Amino acid sequence: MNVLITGASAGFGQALAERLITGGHQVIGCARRLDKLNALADTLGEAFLPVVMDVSDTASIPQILADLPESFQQIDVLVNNAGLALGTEPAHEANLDDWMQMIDTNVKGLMALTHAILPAMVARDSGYIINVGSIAGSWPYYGGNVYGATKAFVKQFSLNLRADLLGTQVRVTNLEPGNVAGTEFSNVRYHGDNDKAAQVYDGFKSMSGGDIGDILLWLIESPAHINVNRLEVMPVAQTYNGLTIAKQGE
Ligand code: NDP
Ligand code: 8X3
Repeated sequence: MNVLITGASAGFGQALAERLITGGHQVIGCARRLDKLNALADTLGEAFLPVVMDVSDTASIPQILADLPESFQQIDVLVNNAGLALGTEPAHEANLDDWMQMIDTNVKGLMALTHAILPAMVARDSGYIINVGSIAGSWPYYGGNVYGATKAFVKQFSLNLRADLLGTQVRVTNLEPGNVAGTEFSNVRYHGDNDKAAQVYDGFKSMSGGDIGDILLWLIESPAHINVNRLEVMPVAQTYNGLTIAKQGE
């Protein structure tokens, strides 16, 4: 299978690319950092095609796809994984540019890739779109404001795609992970403050990017007649916290 992964230069995307290549698939690995993609290509070989793509530059996407080599033209699986959280401040202290970048990447980028690739899947009556959402798309938390809202979009967009794809064999899944250590997610969220990022994962056993790579591979290799609509996964140590009350005087 040919699998296009956005955000293949790190984290979940890289972990999935490694597993897919081992499993005999071809990967179109997209991200902004070519040095990271080239380093992966050196290890993974010719079945991994590095492609520079900034998903937030939505106008550039059709031409990048048109320029793919012949053997990578048919995209059997699209993994919309590129995304980021920026900041953990409450809304009244947040940076507007951070909010805009999250929407441009997590929402508009994901939409643009889907818009460019889905028609060919429908025409072939075969294909699979996996969107990487988050628990933040379902469960509000302090400082989650726009990040959580982008992932709520991803969830509802995924479900609405399922509705539109009635009668076709094209599958759609929204994967909704909770806390995952060892990727660049928190380093990006804390704008490069790596000590603060490390504290997020202190003192408990989180999931790893490899765990998520395993789950994504399982989804991709699952039988074509089964559609996993939503899949929420968390470390055992993480759970629901209940609603919060600010008592007078506290
Ligand atoms: P990482 O920061 O490790 O990886 C993010 C990837 O996205 C990188 O490859 C980065 O590549 C790419 N990316 C970011 N912006 C763009 C862009 N504009 N265009 C193209 N690629 C881009 O994060 P994770 O692997 O942890 O996260 C992957 C996805 O999973 C994200 O959507 C995130 O929101 C979601 N998620 C993460 C969780 C976690 O706890 N880690 C939990 C739940 C969901 P480059 O910088 O080279 O462009
Ligand atoms: C990432 C998970 O809990 O940091 O999407 O929002 S969380």
